[in-house]
Amino acid sequence: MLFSCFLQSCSELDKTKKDNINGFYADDGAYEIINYDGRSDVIKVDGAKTSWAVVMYSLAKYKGKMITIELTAEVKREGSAGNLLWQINDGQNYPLITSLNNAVAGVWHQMKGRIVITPSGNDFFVYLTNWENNAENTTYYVYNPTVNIIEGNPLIPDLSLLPLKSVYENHFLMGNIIDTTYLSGKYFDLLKHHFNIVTPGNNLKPDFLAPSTKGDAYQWTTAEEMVNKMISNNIAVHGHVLVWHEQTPSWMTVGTRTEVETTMKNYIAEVLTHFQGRVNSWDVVNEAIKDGLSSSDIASGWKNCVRTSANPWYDALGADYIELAFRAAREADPNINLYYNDYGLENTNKAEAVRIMIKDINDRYKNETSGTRNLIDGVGSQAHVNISLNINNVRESLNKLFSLGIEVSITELDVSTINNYDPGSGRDSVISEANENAQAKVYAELFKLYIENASQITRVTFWGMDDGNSWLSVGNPCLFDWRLTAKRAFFAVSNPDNFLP
Ligand code: 9MR
Repeated sequence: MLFSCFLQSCSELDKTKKDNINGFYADDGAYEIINYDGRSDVIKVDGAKTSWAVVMYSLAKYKGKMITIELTAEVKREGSAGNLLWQINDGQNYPLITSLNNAVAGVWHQMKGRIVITPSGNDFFVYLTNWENNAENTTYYVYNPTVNIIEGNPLIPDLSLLPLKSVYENHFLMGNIIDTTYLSGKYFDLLKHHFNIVTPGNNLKPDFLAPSTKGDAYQWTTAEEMVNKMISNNIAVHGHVLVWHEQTPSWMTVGTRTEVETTMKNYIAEVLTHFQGRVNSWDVVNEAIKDGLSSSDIASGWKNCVRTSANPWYDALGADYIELAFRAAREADPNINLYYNDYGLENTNKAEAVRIMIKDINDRYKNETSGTRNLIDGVGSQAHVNISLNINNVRESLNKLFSLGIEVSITELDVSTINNYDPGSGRDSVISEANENAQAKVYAELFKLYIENASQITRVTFWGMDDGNSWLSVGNPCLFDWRLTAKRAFFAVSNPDNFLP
C-alpha cells in the first residue's frame, strides 16, 4: 500500500479514503493497490464489488475558481472491450473530460484529457470510471494517474505580435475558420487581431441551415449571429458550402431528377438571398472530383473524374450537378463570387481534373455571355497537408489553377504533424521539437510560394486557429497551441525566409 502524496492538493484529500496514488484514491472496498504486469502501485478497481467503482481526485479547494485540469493515466480493462471515461462531479453536473471508447481489454491504453472549468456545485472531484449501459461491473486497472492544474484563464494570446493581416496586406486576405467559440473572449481577440476574413467552419453548411425535415423552417439564428458579429467588426465572411456530398439533410437529394434539381435551386436561392450583401463569396460546390485519378482517367474527360461513391447529388443528377449548382447560384445573386473548392490538389492529376472541368464550364458560359463572364469565379485549394509535403507538387498544381485566369484562394490550410486524418480528442497539443520545426518549415515553404505568386492569390484561410480546437488536433496542425500561444509555425508564416535555407 502506498500512502505518499506527490501533488499539491494531497492535503485536501478526503481523509476517510484509505489510500491514494499521486493524490488519487479509489472508493471504499472496491479496490486494491497491487503489483501487476511488472508495474508497482497499480490501482485495481474490482467491478464485482461495487456499483461505484471509480478512481477519484479531490479538487475541493478550487471550487468556484476557473481552472484547467490536465489528466493522464494508463488504463487496462479486464473481460471485454468497453469504455473508460474521465468525468467531473461537482455535485450537480457531470461534465465529460475525455473518453476512451470501446477500448480493447487486456492491453494498456494511454489516456489523457483536459478541461477548463469553473465548478459551482457542492462537491468537486474528477473521477475515472467505466460507466456504460448503467453499469460499472467491469474490473479495470489504473497506472500512474497524474493531474496538472492551471489556475486562472489558460488562454494567453500575445496581441503585441504583428498581425498576419498586416504582414500580408499587400498580398492577399488572411482568413481563419470560426465556430461559436470564436465569437467572444480571447479567441475573438486573437481572431480579430490577425485575420480580416473568416469562413464559418460548419455553420453555413446545409445540415446547419436547411430544415432536417422537408418543409420545416430554416435555422438561421447561429449563422446570423456569426455573420453579423464579423461584419460589425470589419471582418469579411466567405460562405461554405452550398452543394456537398456530406453534411446535407437526406431529403434534399431524394426524388426524381426534376425534384432534386428544384430542391437544389431553391436551397441555393434561399441561402444566397438571405445573406445577400453580407457574404461576398461562396463555395458553391465542394469536393466533386475523385481521388486517385490516373492520366488516362483525365484523358477520358472530367465527367469521368467526378466523385461517384457516397455522393447523393451525383446519384440524383449525374455529373451535371456541378454546373447546375453554379447556374442556380449565379441566377440567385449575380454579384456574388462563386467558388469551386476541393482538397488534395497537391496531387497534380487531381488539380488537372479540376482545371479541365472549370475550363469547360467557363468556356461554354463565356460563349453564352458573349465572352463577358465566367460562371466559376474562383477555385479554392483546401491544402490540408502534412509535414511530408512536396512543395514542387504544390507549385505545379497552383500553376495549373492560375492558368484558368480566375481567382485562386487557399481555403483550408493546415499542416499536420502526422500523416493521416485522425481527428484526435480535440484536447491534444503535445508536439515534439522535431515536429514543430518540420511543421514550421512546411509553412515557410508554402508562404514563400504564395508570396511569389501573390498577384494571383486572393485569400489564404487556415482551417483552425489553435491545436486544441482543430479538427486534426492530434496532429497539432495550427499556428497557435491550445493556450493561443504562437508556435514556430506562426513565426514561419510571419517571416518564411527565417525558416528556409
Ligand atoms: O472542420 C469541419 C469539421 O468540424 C466537421 O466535423 C467536418 C464534417 O464533415 O467538416 C470539417 O470541414 C471540412 C470542410 O467542410 C470541407 N473540407 C474538409 C474539412 C475537414 O474535414
